[in-house]
Amino acid sequence: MKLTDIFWPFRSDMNYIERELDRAIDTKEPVLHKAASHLLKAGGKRIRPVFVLLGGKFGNYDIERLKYVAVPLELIHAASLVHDDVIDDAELRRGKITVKSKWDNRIAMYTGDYIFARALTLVTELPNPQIHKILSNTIVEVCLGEIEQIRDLNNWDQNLRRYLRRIKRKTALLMAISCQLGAIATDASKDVVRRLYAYGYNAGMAFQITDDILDFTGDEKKLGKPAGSDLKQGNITLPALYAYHKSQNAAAFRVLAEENRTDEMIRFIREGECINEAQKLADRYLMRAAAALDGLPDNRNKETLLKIAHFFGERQS
Ligand code: 2DE
Ligand code: MG
Ligand code: MG
Ligand code: MG
Repeated sequence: MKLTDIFWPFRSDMNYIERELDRAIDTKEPVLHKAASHLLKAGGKRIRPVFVLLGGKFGNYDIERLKYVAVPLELIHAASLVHDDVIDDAELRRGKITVKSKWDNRIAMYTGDYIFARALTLVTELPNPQIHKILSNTIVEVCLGEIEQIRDLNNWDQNLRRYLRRIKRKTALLMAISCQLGAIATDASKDVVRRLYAYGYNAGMAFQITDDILDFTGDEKKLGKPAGSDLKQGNITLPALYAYHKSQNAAAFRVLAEENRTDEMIRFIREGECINEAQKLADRYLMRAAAALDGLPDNRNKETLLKIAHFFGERQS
């Protein structure tokens, strides 16, 4: 199943969101306009806006309100990636040259700031301080996660809990609040809001674990960036943690880690049981995502949320 098939019932509202994204970053300043649309035009799955719309389906669905959450969430995600590519010194994103490579770091930093500010312009159109607070608290968490990731670079002593907290901050929270804010913006009940948050959180955790697996197993063509880049950057993700602490040949792996033999570590992880074990944890989160939906009315939208969770576990890029 492809994501576009899953999104099919939303195509007309998603086309609208797409146009609003364009409009949001429109500016007469030529470099800023080109740089800001560069990443947005490179594709991307638009998962966060879809989560917002789906969340809104469990309240009083109103695209005119939901767009003030859906567009900002995609913009914040995009802004964070433009900055992330500066920090990670990345050449490729979504199969395309990054803003920082096409222009330079200065342009990329301002472009990220600009996209971020545009997101704030839109979300503050909604006179709902609860929404503003949830959004800003989440961005604080994302920043904390990134700082912590720097602290944990090349730290093989970290435990699973630390890894999970990092991916929660990096990925799961933004997905959780996408679902949650869609529901809040359309005045859904507290119970619905809570369930949708739990769904988004668990699906997001599975999404990032899969991402970390794909970084080892995927090929450059599909990923749009070189494989094994996490480990090369010193970012120790779940498959690597497993190899070091739990795998049958952990002792051999530790030698590779001590001597910094990255290519061999990547081969070890790809060929051993590490990927399967990581996959098992992703599956556990997917089951929790599905369970969170249990108390919601059975309808097409719930079906769609389940399909998306399923897609998260199966995706190849
Ligand atoms: C992607 O992680 C990281 C995303 C969050 C970056 C957050 C920043 C602070 P990866 P990939 C920079 C917040 C900034 C804002 C809101 C403007 O593991 O593999 O590097 O996709 O992911 O590069
Ligand atoms: Mg990064
Ligand atoms: Mg990165
Ligand atoms: Mg990654």
